[in-house]
Amino acid sequence: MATALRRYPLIIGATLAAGIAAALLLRPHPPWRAPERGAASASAVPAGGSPLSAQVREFEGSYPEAASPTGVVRDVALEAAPATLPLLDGQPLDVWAYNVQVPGPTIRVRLGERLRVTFTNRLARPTTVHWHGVRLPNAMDGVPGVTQPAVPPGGTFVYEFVPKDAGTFWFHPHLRSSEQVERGLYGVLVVEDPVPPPYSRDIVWVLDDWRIREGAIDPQFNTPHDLMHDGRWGNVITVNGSIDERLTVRPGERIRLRLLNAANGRVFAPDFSGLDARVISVDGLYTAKPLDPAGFELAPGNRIDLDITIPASAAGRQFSVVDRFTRRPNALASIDVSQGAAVRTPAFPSPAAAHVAPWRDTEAIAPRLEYRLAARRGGEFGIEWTLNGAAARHAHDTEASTAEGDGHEVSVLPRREWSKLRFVNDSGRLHPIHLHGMFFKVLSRNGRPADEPFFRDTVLVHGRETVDVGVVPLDEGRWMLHCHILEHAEAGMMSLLDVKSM
Ligand SMILES: [Cu+2]
Repeated sequence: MATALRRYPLIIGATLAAGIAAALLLRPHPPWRAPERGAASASAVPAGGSPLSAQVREFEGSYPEAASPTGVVRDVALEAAPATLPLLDGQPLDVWAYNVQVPGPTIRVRLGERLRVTFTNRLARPTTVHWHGVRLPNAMDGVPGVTQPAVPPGGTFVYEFVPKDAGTFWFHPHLRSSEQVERGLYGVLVVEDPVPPPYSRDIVWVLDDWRIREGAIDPQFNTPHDLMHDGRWGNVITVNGSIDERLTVRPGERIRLRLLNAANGRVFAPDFSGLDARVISVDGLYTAKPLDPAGFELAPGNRIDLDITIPASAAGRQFSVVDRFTRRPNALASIDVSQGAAVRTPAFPSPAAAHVAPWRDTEAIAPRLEYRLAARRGGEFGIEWTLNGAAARHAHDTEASTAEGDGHEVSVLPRREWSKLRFVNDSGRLHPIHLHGMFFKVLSRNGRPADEPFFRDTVLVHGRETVDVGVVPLDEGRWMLHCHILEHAEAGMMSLLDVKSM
């Protein structure tokens, strides 16, 4: 396996080039710049929106309080354990895996069905399972020390809930995730519509990158370099665990392609040029209209679903999908069209017709909460990532301490009211900010109104950027707000939101 690195010269070259480019661009702004004194604190900012505000009225019909239960229960056994699997180029790789697969199993339920996952931890470390993007009872959210104790080695935990939204979601550990996710613990949860649109087929592509050294996952996690930059960027990029993922389709097929970015830090900008591809869903929920995927930044945690029609005339053609986030493109996967007669293309209107609250002209409304994103020296890793000057204590992966909830700042969001949240990035690094338990909409970037006809659960905040989002949380509970660059989260960039009826 010592030759593993030599198999990926192009990818490594691209990664190094991107890293150098990023370093050059960002050198004037060291990330450990001292936190701003006198930064607006949550309580000092006047609340925006009243219970009957225009924003709440506009929200009605966007996403529901709950799904109507169908009475069906789906039982799934999920086990996390070390495994050796043919991955990347097909050579054996030591990983941690759900049900001996990387990616883990794709769990499919219909909207309204109850999912009951009996989880067993066969790792030597404590862990939990977080259901990213899923609106569920707070106790099922999988955050150690906040919603549950960690599951110890040999332990079990039953996650049981009725997902409230149809769409593409995923699950992964929420404890020492910078190592546990990186080693291969992630899987996709697909919640199908009550009547799924009649696509020819429904495909999942999980994008990830790996830092491979001498044929193994580099065991150095949370390195100072990764912490000072945009987390751990690997030297091998995979789709569904393979460096050479190929989807073979027939001419005329209309496919639904669900993309997830499961990487610790890498952002992808998938380029489908040459194909008739439209984004129909972001982070689970349908968009208000089909969108051009060009330039969409798929940050860690983000999902997009694409509606792709393979031309009837494309028999024998090959379409490569390329990541263009960094200066040097990375090959992701290819869509190979078989020879032979075309199938009849399923004809149905795009499902991307959701009601998405417009929330225009909200620039003058003060944010209810403002978060300043910064770094400083100190802490366990030598660098701490902070929200309003506070670094959450990271979860230890020893059995003795699983108190991730300790040391978190807690802010309050009134349930069923509209709130503006502002993220001010005082650093030069990327921060994909993820909120548990709710969807939000980007209102503006650097004060300029954004035109995003969709909700998200994760938004990429670029260096020195200010992003305003609007949200009407429906689900009570204590929900995490954190950076989804897992090294940044591990080094403190985590906080909590209490959603309460006021
Ligand atoms: Cu971050």
